Amino acid sequence: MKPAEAQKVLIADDDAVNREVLGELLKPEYTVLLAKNGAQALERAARHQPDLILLDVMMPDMDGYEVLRRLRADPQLAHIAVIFISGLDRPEDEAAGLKMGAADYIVKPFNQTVVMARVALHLQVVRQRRMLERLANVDGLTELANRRRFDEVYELEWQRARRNGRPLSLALLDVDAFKQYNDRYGHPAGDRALRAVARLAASGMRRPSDLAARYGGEELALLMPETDAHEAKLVLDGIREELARLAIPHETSSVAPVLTVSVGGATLAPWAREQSAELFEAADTQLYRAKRAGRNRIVW
Ligand code: GH3
Ligand code: MG
Ligand code: MG
Ligand code: MG
Repeated sequence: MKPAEAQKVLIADDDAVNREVLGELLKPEYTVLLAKNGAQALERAARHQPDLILLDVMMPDMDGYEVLRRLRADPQLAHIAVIFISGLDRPEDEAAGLKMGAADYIVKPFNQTVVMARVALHLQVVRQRRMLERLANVDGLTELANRRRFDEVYELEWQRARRNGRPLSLALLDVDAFKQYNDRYGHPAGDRALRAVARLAASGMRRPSDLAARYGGEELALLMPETDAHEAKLVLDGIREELARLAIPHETSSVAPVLTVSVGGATLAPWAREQSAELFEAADTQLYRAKRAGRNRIVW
C-alpha cells in the first residue's frame, strides 16, 4: 500500500506507451504525475513540486535538455531531482545529461526492475537532503528557523528591499524573567513555554516572506519584508494579545503573574543605508529600552 505521504514522481514523455508503462510501474509506491511534452512538464513541476522527474530527452517542441535547463533556472524548481530516460544510448549522451545536472541517466528500452531501483535510490537521496536542510536551518526545540537560517534570509531580504525600495521591519522578542520561570517551574516547563511563544510568533506571521526565527536562548527575531512600522507593530500587538490570552502562569515574575515578552522593533528604508547590521542594531537598542522601561511592552 502506498503511504499517504508518498513521494511525488513526474513522468514526462511524449510517448503514450512509455508514460503508461512507467506510470503503472511507479503507481503502487509513489504519487505519479504525467506530462506529455516539455511545456506540460514545467507546468506540472511548478504546480505539484514533485520530488523527482523522469524526463524523456527526445520530445518535439521542447526536449528534455531544455526542460532541465529551465528547471535549473527557476529558483522554485531548481532543486528537483531529474533522471533522464532516453533512447540516446551513446556514452557521450549519457555524460552530457549528467553534466547538465541530471541525477541519473537511464537508457531505453529500460528494464523495469532497474528503473524502480534507481527511482527508489534517488528518492532516498532527496529525503536525506531534506533532512540535512532541516538540521541546518530549523531549531529543534521550537521548530522555528534557526539563527543560521535567519542570518541568511536577513541578508537576502536586506538586498531585496534595497533593490525594490521597500521598507524592511525587524522585531526582536525576548521572554521576560525567563530565568525565574525556569527556577520556579523547571527547565522542561520552560521549554514548553518557549515552544508556545514560538508557535504564537510563527502563526502571527502574515506573508510567506515573513520569517520567525529563534535567534538565541529565549529570544526570537521576526523579519517582515515590505512591511512598514505601523503594520509590523500590529503584528506584534497580535502576538502579545495571543500570549496574554494563553495566560501562562508565572508566579515569580517581577513583571506580571503571567508570562510576558518585551519587543524591540525597527523599520528601515535599506536603500538609504549602508550596512545591513543597522536594522538589527536599531531593533536591539529598542529591545534594551523596552526592558529598561519595565518590560512587557513594545518599543519601536
Ligand atoms: P529579562 O527579563 O531581562 O529578559 O530576564 P531573563 O531572565 O529572561 O533573562 P536572562 O538573560 O537573565 O535569562 C535568560 C534565561 O533563559 C536563562 C536561560 O536558562 C533561559 N533559557 C535560554 N534558552 C532556554 C531554553 O531553551 N529552554 C529553557 N527552559 N530555558 C532557556
Ligand atoms: Mg520521446
Ligand atoms: Mg529574557
Ligand atoms: Mg534574552
